Amino acid sequence: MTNMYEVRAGIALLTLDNPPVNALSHALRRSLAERLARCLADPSVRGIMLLGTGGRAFSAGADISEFDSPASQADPSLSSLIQRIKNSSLPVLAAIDGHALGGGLELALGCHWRVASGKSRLGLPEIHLGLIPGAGGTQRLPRLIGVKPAYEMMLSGRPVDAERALALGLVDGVLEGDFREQAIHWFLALLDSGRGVRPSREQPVAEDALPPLSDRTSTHAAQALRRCVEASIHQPFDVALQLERETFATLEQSAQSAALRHGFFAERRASHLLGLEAGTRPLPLRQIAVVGAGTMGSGIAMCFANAGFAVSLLDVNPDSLARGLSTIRQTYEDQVRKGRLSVEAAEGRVRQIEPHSGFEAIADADLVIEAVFEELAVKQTVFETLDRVMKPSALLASNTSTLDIDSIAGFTQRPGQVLGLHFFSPAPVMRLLEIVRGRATRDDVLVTVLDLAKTLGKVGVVARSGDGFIGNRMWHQYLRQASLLVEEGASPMQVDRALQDWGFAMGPLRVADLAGLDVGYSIRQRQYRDYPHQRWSGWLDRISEAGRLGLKGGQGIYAYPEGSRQPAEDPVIQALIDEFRREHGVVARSFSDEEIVSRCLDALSVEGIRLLEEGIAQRGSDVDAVFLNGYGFPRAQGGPLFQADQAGLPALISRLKLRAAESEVPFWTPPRLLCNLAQRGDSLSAYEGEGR
Ligand code: T1G
Repeated sequence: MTNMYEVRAGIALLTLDNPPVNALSHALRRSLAERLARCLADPSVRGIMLLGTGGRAFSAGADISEFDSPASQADPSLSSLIQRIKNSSLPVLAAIDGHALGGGLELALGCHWRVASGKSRLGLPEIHLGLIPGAGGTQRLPRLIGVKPAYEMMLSGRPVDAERALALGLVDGVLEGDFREQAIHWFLALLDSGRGVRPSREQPVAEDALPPLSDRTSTHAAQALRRCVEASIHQPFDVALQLERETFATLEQSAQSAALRHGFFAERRASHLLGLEAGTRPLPLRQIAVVGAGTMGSGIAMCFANAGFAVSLLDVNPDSLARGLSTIRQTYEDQVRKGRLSVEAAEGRVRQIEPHSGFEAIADADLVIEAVFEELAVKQTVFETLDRVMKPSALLASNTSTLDIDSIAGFTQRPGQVLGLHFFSPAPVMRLLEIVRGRATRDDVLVTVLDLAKTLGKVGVVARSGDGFIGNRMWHQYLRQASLLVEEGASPMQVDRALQDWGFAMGPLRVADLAGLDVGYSIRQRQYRDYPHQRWSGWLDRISEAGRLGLKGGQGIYAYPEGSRQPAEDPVIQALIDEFRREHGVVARSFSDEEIVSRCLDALSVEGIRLLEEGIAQRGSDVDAVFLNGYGFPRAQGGPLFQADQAGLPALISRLKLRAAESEVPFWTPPRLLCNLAQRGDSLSAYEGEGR
């Protein structure tokens, strides 16, 4: 943190210098307050300019990592700092070059003037953290740009770019070129024209009826935001400001905000490799190739095109290649039709994907991702060919979701450059990317693809190779418990609804229908052999053996009348389940939704803990990042291990012991790691393994 204080032509330059994004930590707030006071006492100063360092952000807002500590309100609080700026006898300019988000934008709103560079993005994203703007944003923004645009910005949490900010009146100018110099000149011209301090508007804003909240958006924070924005219309400024402050404090203490903040950091912490040697640098990745133009291969190629890469898409089968390209074109055309993409952007992305049918054409790629048929023999042929054809420095990745990366690496002479890049379908949409390290995978290769994940807008999570890596391994235990609950008396719809009402995007049995019952069936046959002590319920197999494929076949666990995608309970399946129970002497019993949810969540937690014990997952928050971004786990619950922490580890141990007494000892036996953490009063979601 520098306490830089520089005066240029009467303009005091106060930098926000807290890398990487100038979060408004207590130290930075204190430094700004001290330098502000110095400016006001310096007769040579006629104007004060705040600007961020590092060229990435003006400020990304309050320091979220301070929230659970006294530092977040330690004097000067952000609100009091903003008050001092607003009351300054000298004009203050916020020179925004990069992100101005949350408290960073509120700081700028407290300034008398604002200018931005063309690359800047300004927003109040607090809603994504289960919060509302807590430093005057709900009162100042409506007064500056109007109630409706302000309310929409805060409710969506979406930032606006510099041009939109100018049009809204959020900034007074957009400057190009050497931003810092341009800002100084802009400010000097303003002062020379006789303008100076600009009183912020504190009169109630024009009456505007706010749009109603939809069910989907009506979270605690959204309702609180609405109350505060309505107060900006009907209440005096100071009364409404006090309401905002009290409302923010309540939300900050809420479990929902704690979970959302945990998810925020979990996704970013995952990008750091434990045990990494200092100084390990990422490798250059310029040319990308994808082998296999099926659903996954085409989707992966689109991920790269969307991120601005040129990408070769190779398929030795001309029909598959043609189908893949047609799918890609169709997908972009759909986005244009929905207004999500311009025609030019769509055409540009299609051009970035270069079709090929021979391996020689991709020999110079820096990274190649294989997405061919999920059979080890097929992978062997492909990786032996890649190893022979690709330049020596090329990285070879497999998109496999079930096969062992060490076996695949063994097909090559470069095991240190072989890894898994497990994309989730549909690849351009799902944020999760499991990065599977083989025993030989080099650290610099992992650092390279962790950076790549961020460039692709994905959440990269490192897993060691093992059956199902992190997500699918946990998912199988979750689905297994769902299958047993149905055998014991619950209906498929009750299991799904209980979990959806709890917050999952979709229940596990509906997901099984969506993924294709044949896919699950073949995985289970292998699991019966590999894990004979883990009992699945056989009614699921019977549905597949009856030839039902799930949604793609029009019927599965559920019926899908007239091609609808909405599942309907099917009496045929209920009869099949009843028959299965009769054959196995099962007397169906009723289940409460709470019991269903508790058992399925405990299955996720106990398997997640085992992944930590085995070193398959690096840290507890990585497990949460996987389930938040690849399996529809509700963000407001923070992830399987975070929610287990909130419910209490001793209570989890007691439940597991009860379950082990009633059914399968090995699966439900409380893992040693869980007992140790509970004994120490530590948490699962903060646990970190040894790394290497
Ligand atoms: N506080 C603390 N750390 C932060 C941070 C923040 N606000 N924002 C980012 N980081 C860390 C992040 O954890 C990562 O750490 C590094 O910076 C780079 O982040 C009163 C109360 C700005 C768009 O919600 O949206 O203000 O991994 O990987 O992809 O009303 O960061 O390097 O150790 O995301 O270039 C409101 C949150 C706060 C903005 C940059 N502000 N940040 O994206 O980098 S609440 C936000 C972001 C508030 C006031 C309220 C993004 C970004 P590490 P990154 P990026």
